[in-house]
Amino acid sequence: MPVATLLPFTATPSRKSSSPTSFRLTEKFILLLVFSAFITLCFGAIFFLPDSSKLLSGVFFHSSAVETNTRKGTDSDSNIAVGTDEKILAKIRKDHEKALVEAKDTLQKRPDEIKQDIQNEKDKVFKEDLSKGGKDDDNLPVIEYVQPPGATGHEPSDPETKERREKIKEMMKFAWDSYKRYAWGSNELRPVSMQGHSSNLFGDIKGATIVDALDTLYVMEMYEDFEMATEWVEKNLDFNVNAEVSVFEVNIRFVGGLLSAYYLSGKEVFRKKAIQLGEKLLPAFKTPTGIPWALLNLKSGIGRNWPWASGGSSILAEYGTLHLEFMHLSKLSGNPAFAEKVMNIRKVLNRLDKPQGLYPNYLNPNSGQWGQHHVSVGGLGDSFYEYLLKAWLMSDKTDEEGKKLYYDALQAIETSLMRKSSGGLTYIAEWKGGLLEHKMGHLTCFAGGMIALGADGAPEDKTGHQMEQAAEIARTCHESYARTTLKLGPEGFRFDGGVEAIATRQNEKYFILRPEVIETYMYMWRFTHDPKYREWGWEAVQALEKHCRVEGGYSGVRDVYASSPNHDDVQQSFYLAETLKYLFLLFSDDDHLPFEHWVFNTEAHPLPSLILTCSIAEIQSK
Ligand code: DMJ
Repeated sequence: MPVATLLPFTATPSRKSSSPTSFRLTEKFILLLVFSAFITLCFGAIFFLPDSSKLLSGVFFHSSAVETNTRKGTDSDSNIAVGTDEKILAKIRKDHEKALVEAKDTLQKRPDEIKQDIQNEKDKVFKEDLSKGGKDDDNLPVIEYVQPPGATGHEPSDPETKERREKIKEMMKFAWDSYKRYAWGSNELRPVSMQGHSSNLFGDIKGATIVDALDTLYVMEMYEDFEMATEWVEKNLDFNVNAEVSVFEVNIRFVGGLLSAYYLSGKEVFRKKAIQLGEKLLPAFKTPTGIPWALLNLKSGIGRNWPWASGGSSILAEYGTLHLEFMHLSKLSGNPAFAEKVMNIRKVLNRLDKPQGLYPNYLNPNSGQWGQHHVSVGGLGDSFYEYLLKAWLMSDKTDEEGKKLYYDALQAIETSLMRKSSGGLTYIAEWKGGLLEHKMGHLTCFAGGMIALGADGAPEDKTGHQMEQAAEIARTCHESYARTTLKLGPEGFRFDGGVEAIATRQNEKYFILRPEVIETYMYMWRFTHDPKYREWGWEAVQALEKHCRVEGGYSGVRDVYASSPNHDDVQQSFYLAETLKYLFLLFSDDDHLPFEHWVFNTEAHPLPSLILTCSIAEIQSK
């Protein structure tokens, strides 16, 4: 049938107004009247139908009960069906009213309240997800422990390497036995006066050396000592102290040490203690921006910053070196708060302008603004950069933001801070308000290892270039040792006033058993297998034995340019955690704590790669 015949009232384009089929004005008027009467009838039907909300309910609150019931309706049970229908309709009406009340409530809430509700819901899901395996007596999720690959090692086949590795173990044994004998339970050992030593960095928390050394004992297979240390942790490690601690130091040494001990041994006590301590640290984040305080009273939860820090600022290397440990704490506790706190730090940093792409060392936690424009890859800045890279590596390379932040920061460091001396030594200078200070710290020497570790993922074919930079920094740092009398590196060395890689100020000439140079040798050895790195490491061992080993342990020295050592009488806990562990790994095969599976925190505590239950993006969105 032609379409035109179905549309008698419609004028087709082919029709002219004068044609015989066209309507007169009166006909048109009548047709219009009929048509409007029809429309009115239709509207009337809609308005006068009984309880239209029931129809809507059927669409928006689709219920299988309704379907079941309507299918059941027969004449014989019509009475029952009517009763059931009423119940269902009542339920639908109730649900509908509830949904309307909820929607009204939500509309009355402030945006931050709505955000908080969403966050609570997400936290609930996160926790439910983690506790699928159930909860233990401490209300922690039950986690099936599986030892990550490479937790234990084996003897190297090359006799000289094997012998050197054994020597490092003997050094560890001496350092540990001395601590046991003279300072058991104290934070550190005074090896000359042969007694305990406590730094105020740890408040009244005790046993820094025990916790810092746990994983080294395990890695060196000193299992009896590991058991003894475990027992001490079980019985004596107590965080219920009314004292102020450094959030950063307690995190990297205690939380990091406990986490590593857990991942290496699977002993639950370490997981529990790490989480307990992590919870104690959370009040440090109660600042207007969420940038944590440097110091925290563990009992009162009151925090503050170092009095010397520019305008009450928090320190980049301190608040920026919590990420790895806190991500693990969320994973092991089922509490997303830890991860959220450190992700928020990134958010705050992302909002700020960076002078020449650099991150100043000082940030005010109240205003969220930079303090003094002082930039350093050494003290006050160092491990912030390290943790950007390691956050990406530890996340199984899913934390793309961490990756980008790291490589962008490294580019800015290369452009604005990295320089070559006239004698050809590459160094990383410091930056103060736009002016370069041609000084490098012993602490900055870790950067050789960091750059080597990140070189593989470097964008724009820069892998080779970054490996060269790493090798050059390793060489410079080796020079800083080689140019001293004691063959140990000074705390700071300069490239001005006619010197290169030499300390010129008396207060920069000391050596406190720091690990950074040896750390870089270890990374460079693993990536290049150039024997010089093992040789350089061995030179350091000889110098340590000759000048730092005393009757009661190992001590730092006050002047590395003096003809004989003047001891400072402190055996730092990081000597056992880092210096001796990195030396041991330098003389071990690469499959012991392999980089594919382990990431070292800034205190050399190995943490396994972390497969997160929820994505980094999810945590960030909170
Ligand atoms: C260690 O506690 C850590 O490596 C930290 O990041 C900086 N320095 C000391 C050791 O020198």
